[in-house]
Amino acid sequence: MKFLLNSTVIEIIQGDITQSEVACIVNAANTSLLGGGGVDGAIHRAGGKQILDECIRIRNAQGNCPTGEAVITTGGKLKAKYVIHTVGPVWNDGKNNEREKLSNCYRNTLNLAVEKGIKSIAFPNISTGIYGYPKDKAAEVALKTVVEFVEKNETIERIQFVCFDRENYDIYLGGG
Ligand code: AR6
Repeated sequence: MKFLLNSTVIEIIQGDITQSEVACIVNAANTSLLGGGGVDGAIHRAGGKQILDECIRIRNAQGNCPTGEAVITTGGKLKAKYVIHTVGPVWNDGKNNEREKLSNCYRNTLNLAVEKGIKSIAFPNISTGIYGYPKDKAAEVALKTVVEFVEKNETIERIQFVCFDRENYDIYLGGG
């Protein structure tokens, strides 16, 4: 599904984000930036060692990446030139500012993308796997934050939401 919001094309697709044909894909990382399972593992596997090398360099320079923040590396062997790594919140019954932290992930990632002149970007469904954020609630935060951003900022031409599982895809098609 595809629609136009101001001058930005928003695409909702089901698939594997490592195959996305965009300038930048987003990784649902952890604070160590050193890789893990889920989409993080898939991105590091597909993109190769260069991504991890840059993550290590960033971590050595500035320490762990706090929840809600974002850092950028090369895309290595991926089709995407860049990967932005952001750290989603672990779901804890919603009592730990999870909503704000998840919203920060999307907003900080988009701000960093604009700073780097990135025109197309693909997001996974951050926090909805290992970190246990309820999928419907996470989709609502993701869509709302991205829509608010696009309403104020027209520099990104294309934003994809890449849903790996059917459940997330259906939720996104329903508008979160
Ligand atoms: N393409 C797109 N989405 C994917 C892919 C893929 N190839 N693989 C999984 N997903 P998760 P989190 C979806 O667990 O919940 C890691 O160990 C998946 O179906 O990857 O933010 C990190 O290092 C789900 O909808 O990330 C952290 O420790 C979504 O990606 C921790 O997991 C996010 O699931 C982060 O947990």
